[in-house]
Amino acid sequence: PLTIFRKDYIAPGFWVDTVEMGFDLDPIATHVATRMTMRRNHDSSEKNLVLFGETIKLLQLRMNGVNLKKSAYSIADGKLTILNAPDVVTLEIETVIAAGKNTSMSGLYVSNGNFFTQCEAEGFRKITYYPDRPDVMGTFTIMLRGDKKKYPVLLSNGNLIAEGDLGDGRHYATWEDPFKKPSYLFALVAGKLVCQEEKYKLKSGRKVLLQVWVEAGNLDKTQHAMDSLKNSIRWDEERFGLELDLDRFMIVATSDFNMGAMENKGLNIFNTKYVLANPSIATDVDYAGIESVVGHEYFHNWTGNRVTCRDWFQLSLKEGLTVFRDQEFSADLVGTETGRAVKRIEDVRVLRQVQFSEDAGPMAHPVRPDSFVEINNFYTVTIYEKGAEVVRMYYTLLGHDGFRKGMDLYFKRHDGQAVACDDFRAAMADSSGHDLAQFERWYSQAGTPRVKAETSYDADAKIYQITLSQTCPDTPGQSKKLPFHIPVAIGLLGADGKDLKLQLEGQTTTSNNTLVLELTAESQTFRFTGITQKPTPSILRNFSAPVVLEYAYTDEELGHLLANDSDPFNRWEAGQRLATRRLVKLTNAVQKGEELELDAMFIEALRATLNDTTLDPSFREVVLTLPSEAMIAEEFAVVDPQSIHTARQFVRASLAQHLKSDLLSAYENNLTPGKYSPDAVSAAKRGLKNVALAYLLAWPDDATFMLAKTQFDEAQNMTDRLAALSGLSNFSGSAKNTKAAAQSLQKFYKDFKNEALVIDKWFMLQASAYTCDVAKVRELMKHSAFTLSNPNRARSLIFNFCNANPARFHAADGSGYALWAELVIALNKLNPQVAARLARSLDRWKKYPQNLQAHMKAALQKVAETKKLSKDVLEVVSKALA
Ligand code: DPP
Ligand code: ZN
Repeated sequence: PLTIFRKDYIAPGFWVDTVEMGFDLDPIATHVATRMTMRRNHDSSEKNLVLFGETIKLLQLRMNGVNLKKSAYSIADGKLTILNAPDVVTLEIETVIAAGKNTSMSGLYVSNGNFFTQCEAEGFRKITYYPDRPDVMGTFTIMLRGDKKKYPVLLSNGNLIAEGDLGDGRHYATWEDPFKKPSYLFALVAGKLVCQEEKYKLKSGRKVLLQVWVEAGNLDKTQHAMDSLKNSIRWDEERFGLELDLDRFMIVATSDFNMGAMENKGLNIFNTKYVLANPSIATDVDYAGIESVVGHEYFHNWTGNRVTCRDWFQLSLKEGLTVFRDQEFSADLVGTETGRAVKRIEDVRVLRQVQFSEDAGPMAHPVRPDSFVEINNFYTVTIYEKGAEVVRMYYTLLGHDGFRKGMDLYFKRHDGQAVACDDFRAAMADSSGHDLAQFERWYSQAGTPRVKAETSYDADAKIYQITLSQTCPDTPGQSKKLPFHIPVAIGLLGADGKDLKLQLEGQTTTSNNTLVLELTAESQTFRFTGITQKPTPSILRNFSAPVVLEYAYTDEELGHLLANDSDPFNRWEAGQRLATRRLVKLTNAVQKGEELELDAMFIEALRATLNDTTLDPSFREVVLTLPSEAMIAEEFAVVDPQSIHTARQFVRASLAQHLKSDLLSAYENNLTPGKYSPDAVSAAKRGLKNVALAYLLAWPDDATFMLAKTQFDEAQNMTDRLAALSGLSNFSGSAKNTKAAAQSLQKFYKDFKNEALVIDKWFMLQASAYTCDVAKVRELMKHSAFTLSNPNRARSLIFNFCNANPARFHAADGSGYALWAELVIALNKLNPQVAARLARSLDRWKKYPQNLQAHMKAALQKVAETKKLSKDVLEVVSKALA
């Protein structure tokens, strides 16, 4: 398949000014009539008029009122090219779409009898022939026509300007979006839907209409999404001075959706997972997820829609920035310093576990990629999460106000334009005077940099010296990386645990706690003066850069940091380092058949944290949570998933055994009786209580079993119910208890069989339990509630098994990989985007022992040799095999 290169960008040969479209909605054949006015871009080297189109039937093509003969244009490889077009053109195009047969969930498709669209990145070309690229922006007027009974609700972008009856049982609605937009932001929704709506007053006094549309029966699950939307609107006004520019803002939920949600102008379309919530179906984690995704899509209205991307290589321009914004939004809503830190910890966990792994594998790519085969494969953790880290580094380097000035300048310069990552960097540099030339390498070089720190203390001179050196591993197509511009936030702790005053030699800036060092060379030495005692360094505070920090901490130093660091992130980090050290050692011991032992120092450090009631429960929860098996795997050159699992389970059981009474107290002291509320304080209590419960079940007896069973039976909310069920389904106790656990699982299914999102949890919980092997997955696939054609359902069982149950997925006989290959091939036919995501589960195959590698390679080859493989899947497996 064709590789597309960033360096080959050429401006479009024609601009679009206005687009009018009429849709006659019918699942078998939706007719689309498009009229657009275009004019030549004299600055482009492209002389032809080029339109893209896929999977649609072309009925008619008229240029400036004249039917175009077949000889006047050519169609090849998804491109329609008109030669010798005049400078000013009105094109009229009629196309037909078989939306009901579209299982790809890209373009126009049908879900539960309703019509939806998904046009990012290149779905609009499945609707009509169009210059479907983000730098072509036009104003859209859309008329929807359809059966009144089947499609009582007709929605599109912008404002409703007309609606009425067509007399024949059909009706119409006309929508006008006053803002120019690229085609990927187009959307339509038609069908049987109901909405919760509200008039909301902006800070300026202007009133807007907010709506959350769902299927009938779900109206009791929309309040949290509505609240999250109002919080998002207010937050963007207050933090960035950005106001909602439309009179109406709609969110629509569908259960069939490839992504989390989509920021179509004024008409966001969401996966139900990120809209629907009430206490009986949604957990605290779900509530938080909804808040952040509603925020994310809303914030795109400025960072993505008003200022959009010149081409898809610049995707992180909008995604990295918008993830940064949604992270800050969630952190600001929690409000407390610890709450912020816990949010930061959760985000960094994802980055390390998923993005660092991507950066070390065959799909590694820069935040601004140089090439792709299928752009849908580049909606990655690198573009999103590492992209957000890159934006956060500007924030760290320029400060709160400096960053805001940069944002203001960015909008002042580029509102209404399609721009590049370099334009954002230039706005940050020009508004602050900070030299950000070298910072460009964060966009161009892939791979996770390693920063090594070495320190020495001169008591006589009272000088503490730290030398920072950086390297970055080779990645596909890139070797010999140049040094990055890395902000390293540092503090120094005295013996009393307090921060020392910081004064860099030869510099005037001082700090009472943290200084941001700028590492730009391969190696640099920084000297702190006036240091009267040998300190403990707290390096990379708040995770100031997306790097791996290597420093030879002693256990005592880590214990000191865990107990005292004023930076809560590094306090947590110290605990994770202590845990990782032990988990690695124990994994090796498992492999050698040695006896396993957990040391008292670690147990006591965790006991102290668990019992420190001055600490926020959410913070105690994250400290108590051990690094995941996937994180531990990153520590090894050759990964042995079963030994890692055994070692981690041993640590959990040992902690449970030694901390039993402390865990029980934590459980008892963090009950949240009364009416459920998803607020941060209550959620934190539930979080700590449920982590305590999970530990207690790792060293089980009948009493802890009863505790979990009672919590399951009497739970007043999904958070507590699911936590108890998860504990029970991982429980290894007496036969009697195991049976009762299985019954709980059955009861859960029966009670929630009409709630699709809860049934997803039911599958997910089983798929990720250690008790679930390949045979069990195959059995669950035969369950009447299972289907591959719903992405959420496929993810809940299949993706969770392949990605979140490593000890079982990597079964020695290769049966996990054989299942994986079967499913990638099956999904490829239905939905290439979802298939390609699943295909990524074998990215790191070269990190496993030889016997597993052989099985994985065979599975990858089996997929690669499949006929009619989508370019989505082909790109992923060929890169893995390369
Ligand atoms: N819908 C996806 C997101 O919001 C792609 N833009 O990130
Ligand atoms: Zn986004």
